[in-house]
Amino acid sequence: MAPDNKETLSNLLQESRRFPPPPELAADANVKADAYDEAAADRLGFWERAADRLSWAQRWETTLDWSNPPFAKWFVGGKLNVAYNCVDRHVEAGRGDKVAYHWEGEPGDTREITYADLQREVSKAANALIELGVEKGDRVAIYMPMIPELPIAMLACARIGAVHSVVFGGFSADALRSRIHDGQAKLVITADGGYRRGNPNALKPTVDEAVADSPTVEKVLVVRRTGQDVALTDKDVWWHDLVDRQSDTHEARPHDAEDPLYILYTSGTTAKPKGILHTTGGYLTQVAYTHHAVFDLKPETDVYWCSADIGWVTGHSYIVYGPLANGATSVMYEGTPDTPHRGRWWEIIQKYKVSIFYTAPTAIRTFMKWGDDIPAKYDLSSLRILGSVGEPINPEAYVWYREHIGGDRCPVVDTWWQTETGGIMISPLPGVSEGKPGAAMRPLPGITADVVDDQGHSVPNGGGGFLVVRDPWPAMLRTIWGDDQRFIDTYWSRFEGMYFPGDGAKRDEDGDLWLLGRVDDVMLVSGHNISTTEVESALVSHPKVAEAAVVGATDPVTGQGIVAFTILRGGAEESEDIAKELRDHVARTLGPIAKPRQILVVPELPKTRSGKIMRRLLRDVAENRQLGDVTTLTDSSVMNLIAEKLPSAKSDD
Ligand code: 6R9
Repeated sequence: MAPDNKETLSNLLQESRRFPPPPELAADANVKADAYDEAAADRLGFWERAADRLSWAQRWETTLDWSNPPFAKWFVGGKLNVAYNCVDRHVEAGRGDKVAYHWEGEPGDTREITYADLQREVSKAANALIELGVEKGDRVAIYMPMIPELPIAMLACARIGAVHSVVFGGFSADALRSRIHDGQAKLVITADGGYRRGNPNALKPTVDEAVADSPTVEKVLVVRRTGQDVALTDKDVWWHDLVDRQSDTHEARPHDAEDPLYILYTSGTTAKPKGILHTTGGYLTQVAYTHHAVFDLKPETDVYWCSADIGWVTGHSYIVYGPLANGATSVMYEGTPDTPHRGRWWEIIQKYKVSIFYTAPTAIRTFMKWGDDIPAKYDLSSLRILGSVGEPINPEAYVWYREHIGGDRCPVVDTWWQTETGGIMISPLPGVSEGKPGAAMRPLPGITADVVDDQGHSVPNGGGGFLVVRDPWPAMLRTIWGDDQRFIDTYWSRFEGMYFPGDGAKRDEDGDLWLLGRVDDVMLVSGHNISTTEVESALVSHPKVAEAAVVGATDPVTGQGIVAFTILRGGAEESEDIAKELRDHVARTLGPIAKPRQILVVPELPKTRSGKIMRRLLRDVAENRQLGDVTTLTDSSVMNLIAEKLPSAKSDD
């Protein structure tokens, strides 16, 4: 948002569809409406009770130390072991035979890992790390495909107090190298490769390139997954040589609640990536509690699947730490949704009788584009709750998800959070909240989020502005690794005493929250701040549109003009007058102020590897600039396809 502009975000989109929680779910929900009052009356007491869901070797003395803001300490003096909480305690409680992961490889190979298996494998891996000289506090970079050794490696680090830094397996050697350097990793854990889109996808050569000039790296531990040729260097050790011969018992010593657990670099679209630091007790408390509350997990009967990659925070918190702390049975899938066919995910849900499914709007919109007939071929009746994360979910995508995947019976929980927040912050509770398509609804119990104007004052119901968090929360980032000043500047300087995540939001007439995307993306059209999200949602509500990305491009008359890039739904034809049809549709839905200046029909949109639309690149195209950094794009050829379209797209006003 332009700094001199005092206006708040315009509130354009009206959405009146409502979905009350199913009565049986509401009656039996893990968390009911009273949790909000309980937390409001005694916030710290509420988080203490959430922490009591874990096993502590030593109880904390102080719940929150906020004497040196913005550096929070939670559960000060408490000691616990994260791996013990995620694995051993379930085995000790007699649940060793329960499946922790139904793992499905892309080629169709499968592994079933029980909690007892996990305990043995994590212990062996922990012993192996110790043999390699890894000590408490050392950093371990992990660059792996979605195979069971990935969570095993993370838990082995957590067990001995080493700090893992998982780097998404699709990143380049440069990206891996800079993360290794920033964290000064001593060990890298990787694999020969993984399967993607039907083929083995080598990882080891990328690691070799990154490690070649990484003097801190002493050893590279390599899992054999694909059997691809690997040129071994003198730092390399095969996982099967080292880990397999270790003892399968290892005593998990307790660590301090504030000992570092992991570093994860944000998917940030600009500048140097930020190493977000998470610690032990508060993090595990919040991810376990939110997984229990938001997904209503019943560990005895539910089968839970989060389709994210563990290389993103969603995978850390909701494939590994949250579900395991709660003793869940999860599905973990290695590959892409369209291999070997576009029904693969639904086939997996049918096969394992998945009851809770958590995915991203980008995936939902892709399935809309592929057509309703694909999920219709599978039995999805086991599902009872659907989740969304990563971007604002457009109301139309929400309704499609609810109807075509959820059989019109499953509540959809739209969960807002960030790498920095560690766990879910704003979300409906499936047994409490009335679902509103597109709204993340309320801060969870124990979280104090607000929407403020430029001056930091709360906006009234019906207003829009900046999302902030008022009080520290247990899973909050503790700092940016090695850069406390950047931590302060980035998150705590915009508004006095408040955390600013960088997102815009509005509060509707009922007081419920709607996330409106990054404030950097907000457009200023004829003096009005308009969110890209609302215009995109209006476009997606047209029956011919599957996906849309909207940017503001400099305009001599209006300041910025709205330029929209759209992907059509399966079956919809690109016609001469589609641009006019869509522009009129937006004007009717949101008002004439939001009418796009230009509309382009494109085959694909530029996305980060975690599926977020990169509007910055589209702005470059719309303003005929040289493209900025494209290294975090999934597929850089997409930008050429889009640029070719531009000259033909004229405004018809
Ligand atoms: C978990 C994750 C964080 C940014 C965040 C916001 C966007 C995530 C959202 C959402 C609207 C939601 N975001 N969830 N926007 N509604 N339910 O995605 O972490 O990769 O760090 O991204 O993603 O803009 O600030 P991360």
